[in-house]
Amino acid sequence: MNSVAYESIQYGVDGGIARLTLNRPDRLNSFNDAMHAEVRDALARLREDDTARVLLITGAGRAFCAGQDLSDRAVAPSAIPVDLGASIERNYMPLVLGLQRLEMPVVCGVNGVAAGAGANLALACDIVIAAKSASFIQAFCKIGLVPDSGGTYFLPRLVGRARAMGLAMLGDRLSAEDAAQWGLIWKCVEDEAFSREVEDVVQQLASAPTRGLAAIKRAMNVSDGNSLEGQLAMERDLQRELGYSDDYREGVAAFLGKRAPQFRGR
Ligand code: LHQ
Repeated sequence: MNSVAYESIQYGVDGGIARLTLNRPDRLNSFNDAMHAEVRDALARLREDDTARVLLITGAGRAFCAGQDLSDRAVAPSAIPVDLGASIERNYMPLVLGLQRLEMPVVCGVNGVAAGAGANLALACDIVIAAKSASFIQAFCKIGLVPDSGGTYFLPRLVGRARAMGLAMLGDRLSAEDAAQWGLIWKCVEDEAFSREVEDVVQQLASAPTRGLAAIKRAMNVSDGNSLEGQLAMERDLQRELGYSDDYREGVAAFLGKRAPQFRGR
C-alpha cells in the first residue's frame, strides 16, 4: 500500500486501485481551501503513478460531499467583497478538468448526500454508483449562485434541459433511485450492497485494459462538440493506436484461446 498522510482526505494506491476519500465528516466533507490543496496534490501524485489503473472517490461518514464549505474564509461574504470566481478558478476548475483528463477510469461511490459542488464533482466522474439512501441536491440556487463544477454542462447532457432546469432552479433533493432512473448516474444500489458493488466495479476496472478505457473516456468527452465525421476520425485514430497495444494482443489471444485475459494496462 502506497499511501500519503493528509488531514482532510485519505489517499492511497494498492493493487492498481487509487482510493481518495473526502474526510471531513463533521462538515459533511465540504471543501475548504486546504482540502482542495490536498486533493490537487493527490491527483498530481496519481498522474505520476504508473501502478494505478482506476481512481475511486468516496466520502467518509454519512455524506459524500456538501460542496463548498460555506464557512471557509475564502468564500464567506464579509465587509470586503469576495471574488468567488477566484476560488472557482483556483479550486473547482482544476478539479473537474483534472478528473476528466485523467488517463484512467474514475469511479465515484456516492455514500450519502451530494450537494452543490459535491453533486457536480460526482457527475464529473466516469462511473457513479450511489447508495440508495444517498441523494443529489443542486443547492446553489438557494444561496443565489449558479451550478458550478460543470453542473450547467453535465446536467442538461445527462438528463435533458427540462429536468436540468428543475434541478438547478428548484434545488430539490433528488433521490439516488430517481438519479439512476433519470440517467444522471450509472447505478443506485441498496445500502447494504453498496460497498461490495463499488469494490467489484473498481476491481474489474483495475484489471481491465487501462489504455483502452482511457481512450473511451477521451472519445466520449469530446463527442458533444464533434460532428459525426470528426468523431469517426477520432475513433479511427484511437483504434489505430490501441491496435499496437499489448492489451489488444492479449485480449484477442485470450478470446481465441478460450481463456481469461491478463491485461497489464499497456
Ligand atoms: C456545512 C455545509 C457546507 C459548511 C453542511 N458548509 N458547513 C463554490 C465556490 C465559492 C463559493 C460558493 O460555492 C461554491 C460551490 C458550492 O458548492 S455552493 C453550495 C454549497 N453547499 C450547500 O449549499 C449545501 C449546504 N448544506 C446543506 O444544505 C445541508 O447540510 C445538506 C442538505 C447537505 C445536509 O443536510 P443535513 O443532513 O440536515 O445536515 P446538516 O445541515 O445538519 O449539516 C451537518 C453539519 O454540517 C452542520 O453543522 P453543525 O455544526 O450544525 O453540525 C452543517 O452546518 C454542516 N455543513 N454543509 N456546505
